Amino acid sequence: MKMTFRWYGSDDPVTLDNIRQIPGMTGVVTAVYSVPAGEVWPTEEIDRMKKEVNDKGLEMEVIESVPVHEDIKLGRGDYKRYIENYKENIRRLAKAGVKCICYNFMPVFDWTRSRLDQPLPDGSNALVYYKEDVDKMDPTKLALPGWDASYSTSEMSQLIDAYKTLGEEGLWKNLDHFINEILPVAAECDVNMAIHPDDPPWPIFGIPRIITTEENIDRFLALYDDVHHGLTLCSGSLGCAKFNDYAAMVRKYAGMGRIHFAHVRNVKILDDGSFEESAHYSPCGSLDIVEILKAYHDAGFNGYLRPDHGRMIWGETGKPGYGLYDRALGAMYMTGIWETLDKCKGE
Ligand code: DNO
Repeated sequence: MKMTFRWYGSDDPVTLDNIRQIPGMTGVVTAVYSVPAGEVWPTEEIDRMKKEVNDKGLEMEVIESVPVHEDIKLGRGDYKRYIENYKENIRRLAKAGVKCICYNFMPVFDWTRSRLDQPLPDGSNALVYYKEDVDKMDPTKLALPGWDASYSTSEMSQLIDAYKTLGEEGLWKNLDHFINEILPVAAECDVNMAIHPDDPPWPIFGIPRIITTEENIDRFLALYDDVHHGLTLCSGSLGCAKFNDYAAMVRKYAGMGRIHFAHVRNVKILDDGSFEESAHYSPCGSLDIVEILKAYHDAGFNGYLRPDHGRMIWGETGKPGYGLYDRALGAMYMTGIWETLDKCKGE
């Protein structure tokens, strides 16, 4: 296992110096943020970023994410050109030493929450998903970090309608096409493609979501028979639904060698199926982080792992979910668990 940390580039208030001082950290997970979805990333920018990271003694082997343009997901408009651009990005990143690319196939919205700074009893704050509040939200007027903010209200409502018409099977068909186009390139470049599950793993605002359950992940993996076709398994995304036995999923897919990137965070599931993001430490949430890491360890997992969203603690302000302190605590907690598992196994 290689412990990594998400870094949003030179503008991130969390610096590479901060990250390198977290014990056990091997590298950062980052992306070129200045290029719109669908376009090719300039080689100079990839190389500049790699040098900046490497100069601090860290690796840049994981990209999160190379975004998939909505036209690809909808199979319309300029999708053929965007797929060619996607392949070119894989080639360019491979040349820069990137080994794993995370992406998602969530229509329009990436991860969705009802509030980004819900105060918790201990004085920290965290991202939460309260079902009642989400049901009242108008998706055409929403903006969350990580979402493409370039749509006007009317463009957004047209986009949502297009997905409603496409439906789940239409989305599967377009995913199948995308995978069969890009995977031969990824395999040739020896880059692992790692899809991120839908967060949360159920349809929102009447739009289909498909990377949600074990059954659907099996269907996804069957789209292309090559080890480079794999997963970013995310405990907070799949694990916030009681219908997913998350540790069992880790055991199964890590055992198959198909998890290339592990996102680990904890969530507290509430009675009505809503959830609050919590500290990583198992007793703080509903997931057993030791059991999850043991599942990875037992499978001989040698991919990348990163602490996922943290709370905002100690008065820190910054990008919701991506402050320094709570994620660093999470990283240290998991590095400690991993060391213990190694030693118990006599490694
Ligand atoms: C949330 C992240 C996601 C993830 C994308 C991957 O914090 O895990 O935004 O980066 O879904 O494409």
